[in-house]
Amino acid sequence: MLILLLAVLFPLPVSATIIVNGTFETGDLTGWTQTGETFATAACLAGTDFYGRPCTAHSGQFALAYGPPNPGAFFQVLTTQPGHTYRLDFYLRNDNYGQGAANSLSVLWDGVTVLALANDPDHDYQEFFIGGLLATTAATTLQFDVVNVPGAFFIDDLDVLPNPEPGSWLLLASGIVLIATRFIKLN
Ligand SMILES: [Ca+2]
Repeated sequence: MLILLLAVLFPLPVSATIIVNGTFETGDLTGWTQTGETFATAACLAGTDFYGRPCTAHSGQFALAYGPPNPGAFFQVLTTQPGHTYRLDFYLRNDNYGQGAANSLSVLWDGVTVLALANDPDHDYQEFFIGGLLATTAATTLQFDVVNVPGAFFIDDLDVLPNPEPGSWLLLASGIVLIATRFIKLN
């Protein structure tokens, strides 16, 4: 009851994503730059075949299908505020096309590896969440280094959000104390 009341009266501060086309709903790789191997890398339409396997999206109609047989990468330079922290959220599916896993996927934030997967087995969309990503400059590169010899990764709903300002949390905390006090008095 108290939690519900708090959620209504003091919703968490809403902040906007700083990523472009993280949903791939443009139907292409708008906003992203590719390097290295570009074979078998595309925004795919859910329900169609991607090299003989079904494309599925986590949401909407499109996802990024990424199965370069040699190392490739895609990246985006984000506009960030130095000293602020951000959180990355995305959904990943892997299909090894009925063969043994021979793949790797690394996520780099400003050149530092913050997630590394190797020989990922078959799985449907799973959420990955990485918090506390510090920006040191006004332009931070978010990069995915990928190789997937027999299969393909499917990536969707990439989101980078700034963590709330300390001030927002102070406001929220003071609101909780206020409401808690009233709740206790009412009971
Ligand atoms: Ca999508």
